[in-house]
Amino acid sequence: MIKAILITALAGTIALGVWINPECCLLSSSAASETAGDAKTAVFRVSGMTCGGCEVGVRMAVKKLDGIHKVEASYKEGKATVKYDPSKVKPEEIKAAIEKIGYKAKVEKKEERKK
Ligand SMILES: [Cu+2]
Repeated sequence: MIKAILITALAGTIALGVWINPECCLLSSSAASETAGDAKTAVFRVSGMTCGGCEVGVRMAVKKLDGIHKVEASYKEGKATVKYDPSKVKPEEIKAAIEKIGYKAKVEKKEERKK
């Protein structure tokens, strides 16, 4: 009896995994943490995002970098807005991180934000 339950659970997990498409859409979204201080905001044109999971994927990939304050991604607009610490990370590195997971990225604009 226990075996049957385990198999059902396993099949369910596999079905869920296929449905979600793990390559494109990484699970678990977490709100970006915000830190005050010197920060710049860069907007990236990102092409290839097709759903909310892609947004999460882009956010997670960028947040892995050092010096990232906040990441926003929108597949509808095809862009990502990143608030970062320019002394720790460069827009080119953020662009590279997005491209590494399979999307095309281009720096659209950089704006300085100092308090
Ligand atoms: Cu997606």
